[in-house]
Amino acid sequence: ADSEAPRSGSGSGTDRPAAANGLSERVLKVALITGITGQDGSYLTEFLVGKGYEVHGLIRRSSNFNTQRIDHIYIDPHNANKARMKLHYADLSDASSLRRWLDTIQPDEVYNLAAQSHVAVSFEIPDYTADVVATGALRLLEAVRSHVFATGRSHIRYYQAGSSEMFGSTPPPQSETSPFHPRSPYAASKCAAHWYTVNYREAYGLFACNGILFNHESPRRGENFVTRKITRAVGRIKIGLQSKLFLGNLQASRDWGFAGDYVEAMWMMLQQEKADDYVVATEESHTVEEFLEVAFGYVGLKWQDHVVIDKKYLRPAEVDNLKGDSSKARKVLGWKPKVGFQQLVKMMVDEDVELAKREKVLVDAGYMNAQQQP
Ligand code: NDP
Ligand code: GDR
Repeated sequence: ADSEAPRSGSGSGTDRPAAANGLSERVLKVALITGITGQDGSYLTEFLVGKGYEVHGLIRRSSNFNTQRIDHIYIDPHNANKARMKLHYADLSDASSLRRWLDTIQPDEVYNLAAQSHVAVSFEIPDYTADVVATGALRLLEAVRSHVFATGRSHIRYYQAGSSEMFGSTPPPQSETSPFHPRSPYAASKCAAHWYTVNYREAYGLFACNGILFNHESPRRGENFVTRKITRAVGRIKIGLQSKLFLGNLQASRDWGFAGDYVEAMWMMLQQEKADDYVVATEESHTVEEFLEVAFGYVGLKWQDHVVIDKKYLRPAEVDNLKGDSSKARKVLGWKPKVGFQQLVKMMVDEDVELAKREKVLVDAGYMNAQQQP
């Protein structure tokens, strides 16, 4: 791959297909995704490409390649009529880049998934978190608004990745009518992004939706979120590469679903006649301890033999209990989750045991230190 351009070849925006809006004849719709390199971005891209969309993703500059989750979808852009995913450099902190790519790509749907998405880290870098999560969403909304104003492309639809963290200390079950009580800089920033989205809908008539998604996980989940941290450790302990797992609060309860199911709900929101906000959740909640029980138990281990509590993973303010009421999404969108809790945990453990086996080969061959995690 070209080492100087994002792995798309359309980074300059000069090689768009012949049709006026950058669409080749066969393509149904064009989507623009921020956060395409993240967990949800990768599943959403697969989903939209499967529906015949041309997908454009904005990626940020990194000193390492950050496209691992979408490399399997990548097709060399020199094979232009086969490439259905194109990547461009931009950043939610850079308003001009957002407007430029909107004007160039002329998308039908915009999915704002980019975020500094780690709750605990948001206490360490609150200013940056607010800039990307709150003001970043505002920059994108404003870019969409001014793009629509300049071009008359008023059919454009916008999705904002809202979070159950916005409910914070509001007791379950949480629905669209439950009050927000954020408990972290991340959650407060997501609340701001939520209200910016509502405001642009009301003020400018923009088709803008907030998805209020409860936790969703997968084998592609970032390794410092608790589910993946646990399943990575289970795999490595099972294969003999690690013995301890350091965690914080085991009593927090979360409504955990499968990311692949949740990206479908995002798309469904943008296919409705009217823009609205929806809670997306499994409606089942489990503690971190229950997750440990299922994950370790599945491979015949006892979590109590391996887990050590480290206070550094406790948060200054915690969200104790999240359990969604997604009846509106189920009724209006016709959405429901396909993967249940046990199946999700097993899917993640299975993949991470395989990953640990591959690591073991590298360790045994002297290519990797057992402490090292790629
Ligand atoms: P990830 O952390 O896996 O992905 C975040 C994405 O945002 C990555 O592509 C990251 O790029 C990108 N990003 C970060 N900062 C910037 C920036 N300044 N400019 C442009 N891009 C940036 O998150 P998920 O996929 O899990 O979540 C997607 C969205 O949904 C996020 O907004 C998250 O807050 C929200 N959400 C997630 C839930 C979940 O359970 N997963 C639940 C509810 C909401 P890079 O790869 O370079 O780091
Ligand atoms: P969360 O996910 O904060 O719900 O945000 P995370 O997996 O980080 O924490 C879930 C719960 O587990 C507890 N916990 C630990 N968490 C981490 N990360 N590491 C640990 O070692 C650990 N030990 C215990 C936490 O205290 C917490 O209670 C996720 C993110 O994807 C957000 O972007 C998204 O908005 C929400 O889900 C919905």
